[in-house]
Amino acid sequence: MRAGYVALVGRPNAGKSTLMNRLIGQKLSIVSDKPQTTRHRITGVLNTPGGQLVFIDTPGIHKPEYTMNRRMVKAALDTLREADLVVLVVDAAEEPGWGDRFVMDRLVDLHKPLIIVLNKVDRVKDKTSLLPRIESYAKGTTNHAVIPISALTGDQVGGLLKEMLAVLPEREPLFDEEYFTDQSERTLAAELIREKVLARTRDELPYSTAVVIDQFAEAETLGGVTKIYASILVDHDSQKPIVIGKGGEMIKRIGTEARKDLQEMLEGPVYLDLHVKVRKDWREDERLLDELGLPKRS
Ligand SMILES: Nc1nc2c(ncn2[C@@H]2O[C@H](COP(=O)(O)OP(=O)(O)OP(=O)(O)O)[C@@H](O)[C@H]2O)c(=O)[nH]1
Ligand SMILES: [Mg+2]
Repeated sequence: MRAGYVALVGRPNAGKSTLMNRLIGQKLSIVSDKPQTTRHRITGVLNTPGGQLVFIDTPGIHKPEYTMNRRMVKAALDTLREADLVVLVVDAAEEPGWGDRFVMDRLVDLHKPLIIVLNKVDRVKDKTSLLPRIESYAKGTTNHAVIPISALTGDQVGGLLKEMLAVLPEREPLFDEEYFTDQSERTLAAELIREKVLARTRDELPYSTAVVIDQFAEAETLGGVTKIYASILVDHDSQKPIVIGKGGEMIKRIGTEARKDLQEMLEGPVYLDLHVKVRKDWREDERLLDELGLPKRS
């Protein structure tokens, strides 16, 4: 039996969260077409006949502008030290960039095994074009595999799983079989709501919104209703009417979509109450960032 921590790292939007969800067979980490979707580390456990893989999904590595972003990048880089195996997820259509090189250089010093995943191969029509890409990622580093996959379609994800397991140390499982994630239902709920906000907004809004759960009252009886009161925080006065929409249309749509997912997650009816609040400069607010689960700067 093998067991260990597998960190999924890489540039924003590479498909880390899509891959994590695909690997554990459940939606645990939210996904969007906007970069910087994941903001804190998320652990998901997969038990297989060959052993236990503890995946850590991380925020994309980018040049940080706000305190929030500095904490996001720290969350990602902290996992490198913890991991038994690092999986660098890259977009198969892109050349290695600053973030990729940074991770690879760090790993040389840390002496950790590395697998480079070339993701989104479903988008690459001419598969021979992957060869030079594989070579450019393999260049300069030794002792690692480059594996092309599609996290979206699942193509080659089974093969990747086998490779990952083979690298992990031989030992007993790290967690009980029932343990699945370190995320509370409260946090998962906030994230699901944020996912719907991300899907509906554009420009600066996806980056300047956060979701805070004000009250989460679990249903006490079987078939009872879980009541969730949440605030969507925005950075500027001008953003509030955008999230609310004409005649409340936008917030209503966000609420309907989030409630559907929340009911699925909680396996029962949900009452969801959403409010939009202006909280200027929340991305610099250390206490709020603590609350959102982003690691402190050391
Ligand atoms: N075509 C295609 N799209 C993919 C694939 N994997 C992910 N995507 C899309 O890429 C976008 C980003 O995916 P995420 O999983 O949120 O990426 P991420 O690396 O977690 O991004 P951050 O959390 O922002 O760092 C989404 O629109 C996904 O649907 C893939 O294999 N093929
Ligand atoms: Mg993500």
